[in-house]
Amino acid sequence: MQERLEEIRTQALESAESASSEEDLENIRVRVLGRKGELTMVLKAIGKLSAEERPKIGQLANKLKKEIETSINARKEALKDVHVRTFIPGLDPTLPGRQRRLGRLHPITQVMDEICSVFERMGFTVAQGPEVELDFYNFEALNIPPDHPARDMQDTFYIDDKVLLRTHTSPIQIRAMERHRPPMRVIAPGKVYRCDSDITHTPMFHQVEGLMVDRDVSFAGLKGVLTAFVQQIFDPDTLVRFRPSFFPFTEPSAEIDIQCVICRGKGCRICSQTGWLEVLGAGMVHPAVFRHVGYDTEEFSGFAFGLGVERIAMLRFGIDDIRLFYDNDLCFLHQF
Ligand code: 2NM
Repeated sequence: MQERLEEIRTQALESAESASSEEDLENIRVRVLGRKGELTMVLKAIGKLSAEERPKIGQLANKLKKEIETSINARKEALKDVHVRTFIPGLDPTLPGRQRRLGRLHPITQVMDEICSVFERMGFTVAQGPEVELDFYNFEALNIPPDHPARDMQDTFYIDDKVLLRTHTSPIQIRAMERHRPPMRVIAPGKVYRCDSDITHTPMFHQVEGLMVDRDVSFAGLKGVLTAFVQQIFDPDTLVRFRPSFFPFTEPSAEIDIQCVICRGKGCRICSQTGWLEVLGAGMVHPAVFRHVGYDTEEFSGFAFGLGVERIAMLRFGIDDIRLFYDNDLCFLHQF
């Protein structure tokens, strides 16, 4: 009988200690202490024992019953502790985690990269230069005389009377011509600054300008390059129109329109009912510009062009307010 009690003890305590739920513990309690449980059966059989054995076994069995009950209750408390640690009030571990959103290139950077690749495929090389420029490179070398309206204090951010924030990327091309002899094909992408701010103007915006200089570079070549460019950036069948214009640094000069990308030429709010959108300025480089960089105007000719990246991006994405690009609103920026 004593051996049987020892057997029940070992088994019951071991299984109680390793139980992983309240349900497990209840099953152990029923198996050992229930109405037909292992220990209960021993207690019931005590009456059949001899008078001297009865009190000894009875004592042992009652002590064991208490021991097993204590062990089951202790394990029950321990499991409750685990519960409290997993389920912190106010924390729902079944909720989905916070998504980490991927960063991406700014839409203006995307469009500028795309514009540059189109010209790179036509043999142009990217050039760079300082955003803080000398008056000489920004105006003087470009044949913009001291009294020209483009020099007005209202348009240019001056640092002192000789230093300013570049108002276009043309000074990059003047610097490139100072350093290299023709033939040359360069594009100059970058930030430019003008004292101007409304729904179509920001004080900082982006330009891509291009320059090609060689023997026999013609206006027909300019038309070919810009038509190929427009038809790669917009639809391949987009119509292109060259209108006479004026820039101090080119002669002749032209402004280039494309058929409206919104109404396809029918006339709408975006194209002010004209059916056309201005997207580029261009022309044959003025001899005065070549003289400033020491190029022989008898031997060489060149064409140059320039465009505003924000304007191209607005037409490509159908955006009507340029300031959206610079509000840093992630809901807006994540669309591109
Ligand atoms: C334009 C329009 C026409 C231009 C000229 C030059 C340089 F440096 F070669 F003289 N660079 N870019 C140019 C010509 C820019 O932008 C509307």
